[in-house]
Amino acid sequence: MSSQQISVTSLPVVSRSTSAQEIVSLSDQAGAVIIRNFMTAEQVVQINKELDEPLALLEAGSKHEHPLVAEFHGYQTKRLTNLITHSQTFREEILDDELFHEIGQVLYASESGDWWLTTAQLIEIGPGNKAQMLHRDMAQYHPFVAMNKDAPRAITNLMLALTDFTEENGATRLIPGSQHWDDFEDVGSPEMTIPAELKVGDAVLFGGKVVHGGGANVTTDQYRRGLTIPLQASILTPEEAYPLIVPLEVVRTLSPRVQKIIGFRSQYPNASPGLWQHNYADLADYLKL
Ligand SMILES: O=C(O)CCC(=O)C(=O)O
Ligand SMILES: [Fe+2]
Repeated sequence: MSSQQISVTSLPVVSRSTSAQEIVSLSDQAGAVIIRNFMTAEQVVQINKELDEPLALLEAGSKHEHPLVAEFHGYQTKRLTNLITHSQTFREEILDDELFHEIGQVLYASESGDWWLTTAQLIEIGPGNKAQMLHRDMAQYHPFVAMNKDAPRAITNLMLALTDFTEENGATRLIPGSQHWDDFEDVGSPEMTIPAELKVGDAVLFGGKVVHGGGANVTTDQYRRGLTIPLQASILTPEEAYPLIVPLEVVRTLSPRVQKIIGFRSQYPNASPGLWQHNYADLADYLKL
């Protein structure tokens, strides 16, 4: 059997009442799992309302100096970062969601020990945007690529749909089974991908070893809006430097576990006396949280 043979042609689908253990194990086996109604209809309305204005102020396309990164970001795509500051509903409800934290625990407790947030970002793929280049999210922790399927679990993406995700409007496309390939320099080809079609409010969880990319938006008038909130082992550097970005007065209003995943409390990876500390004590003491 070729290492590239596709083992799954549709993604498993679960509900919020499925255990985190089961959700993670389905995601590991298939590459990704769809969680129906991860957000309530009210949360979707509120988050969209809170993000409409900052999103309107953003131009589509990326200002990144490196052309390949700009292409990766998408010429007709808007990426709004720092959602923690922008949206109260997001920071108080989504980031404090019980299932989200249980999934983080199941993903990281045994191997790395602790986890935090990579980024919290809105990705709106506009009409005419071509398909994003296929990639594995773990590739940004480059030494892991050579370890292929045996690399430690570095990053796991949770994408939440703020509009329906359809094949036409740019639903994320994935290659189920690519997490098990022998050679991670190989990112397969678009024909091997399947779309993660979501209804508004649904989520898709996929591991950092799974080849994927945002789909092409072939509509003339639809904007595919999603949130990406990847969870990563806290032995690795996140994309967004929250402690330098999110105002402390906002952080004081959040629950301890949310403060921790955005870097305002110390991290305790397995076998470590503690990382991200002040004076060998928890950062929360220093910040008086
Ligand atoms: O927008 C999407 O569907 C996927 C985006 C993505 O994979 C990424 O930016 O790493
Ligand atoms: Fe990605």
